[in-house]
Amino acid sequence: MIEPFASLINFETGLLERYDNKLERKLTDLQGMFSDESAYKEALAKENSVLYEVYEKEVPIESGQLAHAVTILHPGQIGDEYYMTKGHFHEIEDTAELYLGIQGQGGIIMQDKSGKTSYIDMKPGTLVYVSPFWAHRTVNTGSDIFSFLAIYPAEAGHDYGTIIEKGFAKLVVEQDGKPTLIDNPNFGAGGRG
Ligand code: S6P
Ligand code: ZN
Repeated sequence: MIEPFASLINFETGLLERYDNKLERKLTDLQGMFSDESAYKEALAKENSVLYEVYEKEVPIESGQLAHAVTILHPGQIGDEYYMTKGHFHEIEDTAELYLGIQGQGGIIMQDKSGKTSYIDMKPGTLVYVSPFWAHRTVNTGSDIFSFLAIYPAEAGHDYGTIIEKGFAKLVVEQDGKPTLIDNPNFGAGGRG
């Protein structure tokens, strides 16, 4: 049993205050995931930049508990592709998740096991229902931080392996100054994207 508690999302800064754990993902953590390999190498030669940070409250990892975390995705691109999260299925595949946009402009790409995708633009207030069995990855399509809250069953877990192996069927890239979805030429064939 845990006692009721509150944390605080600062809507001015997009940050979660009074978090328990912080996770940082850098360019090297997304090796092989961006489509443009030479743009990736060029960016990495300059700096192993932080792409995103995840701030989470700790709850027991057991059935019935709700985990929740705020992700701060930094603005930037590798080639035409926006900075993004690794993306994952849940290890317990039939667990859903709620995403709430807090700060900035972004989007979420979701994909089921057959490769069918769904893309939803996110801004402050956008509430996305990520269905059970659908992988999910967020992208920052703006020029400032993109921050969102995720709420999910604490036991859901992360399956990154399937995405590392197959990638997402669509890439979110900037074309004519706008976020655009294009087919991932490497989908299913050993990753990238
Ligand atoms: C957890 C939830 C988020 C992500 C976070 C980072 O189920 O979907 O908290 O973990 O946005 O993304 P990723 O794909 O690196 O875990
Ligand atoms: Zn998730």
